[in-house]
Amino acid sequence: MRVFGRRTNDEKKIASLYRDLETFLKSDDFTDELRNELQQSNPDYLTVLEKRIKDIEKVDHGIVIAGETSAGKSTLINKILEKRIFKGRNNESTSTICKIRNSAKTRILTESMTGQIDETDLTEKNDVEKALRDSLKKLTDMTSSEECIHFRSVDIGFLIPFLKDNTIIVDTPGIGGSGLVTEKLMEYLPNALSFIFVINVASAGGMQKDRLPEILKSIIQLQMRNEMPCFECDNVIFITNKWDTIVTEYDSSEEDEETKTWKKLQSDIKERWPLVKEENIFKLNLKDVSHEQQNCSTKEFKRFRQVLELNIKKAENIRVERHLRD
Ligand SMILES: Nc1nc2c(ncn2[C@@H]2O[C@H](COP(=O)(O)OP(=O)(O)OP(=O)(O)O)[C@@H](O)[C@H]2O)c(=O)[nH]1
Ligand SMILES: [Mg+2]
Repeated sequence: MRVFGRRTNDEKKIASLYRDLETFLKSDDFTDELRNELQQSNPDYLTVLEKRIKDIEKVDHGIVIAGETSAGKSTLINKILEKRIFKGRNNESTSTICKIRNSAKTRILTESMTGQIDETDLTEKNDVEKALRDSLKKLTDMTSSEECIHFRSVDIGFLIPFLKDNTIIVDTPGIGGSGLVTEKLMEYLPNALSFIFVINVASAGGMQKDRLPEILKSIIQLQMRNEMPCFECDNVIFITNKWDTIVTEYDSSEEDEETKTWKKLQSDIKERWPLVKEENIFKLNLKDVSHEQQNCSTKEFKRFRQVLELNIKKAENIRVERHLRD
């Protein structure tokens, strides 16, 4: 996959150190005797080194938003950016991976399945938000265009001061959508530094379907194979959304539906992602988040925003720190 960010100087230095080490380990200067000794203390040292190289060469520091179709992922990104760049739809809508990054220029780059790159420059447009929304509708919304499914990724750049250099927010197609879009998400997984799962509580309590646990399992497997060495499991965030759709019938003798669902959801999440921090499970209605109006959802969203900014700060240097530490 082509990437449009840049690696930092420190990342480049580490990558070149690894390359030098690899050349030495493969050279005749590294005798069989030394080779055997190293193999004993560090089994498969060349494979481990190759995985390290592959990891430091990843340019994206991706904060990946994932979840079932229609859970509210694109809505969440609109709220984070305080811009309505994605149109909300009830049907499976996002068709491709959308990377959103800070850039002085307002532009959209698309990469087709065959690797062709195209750029749309929107910098001169008067209403940038509308220009982005209209272009993205054509490019990523599968309810409006047949073509969009053929993109491998869409890279969106505009002024987002809180996003640092290579840290990007990644909108993903819904899990449980058509086969091809799930494949795109799985292919991107190893690039993720942190995850935000959006769960639709109306969809049979949110965690009943097998898809989300499937992704969580894939992350664990990638980690075990050492393909995501910089991923921090306890930074994973869960946003439970659409509480407004849960109907509560008041009956003093029983717990109401909302409380029951909340308890069940918390325990389901903990069961599938045991490292989750309780304070990283958020409960809100994304559609009610507003800057003009104070309500529970807005309050909860502000709390989420603080955790997110902390994660972004951590993501900035995490690859360099991890590679130098271990
Ligand atoms: N009732 C209710 N609807 C919401 C809420 N948040 C978002 N929605 C609606 O849910 C629908 C789907 O939202 P999206 O943000 O497009 O969902 P998505 O996860 O990006 O969906 P895909 O891209 O298809 O995977 C839209 O019509 C939103 O307006 C909420 O808190 N309550
Ligand atoms: Mg979407």
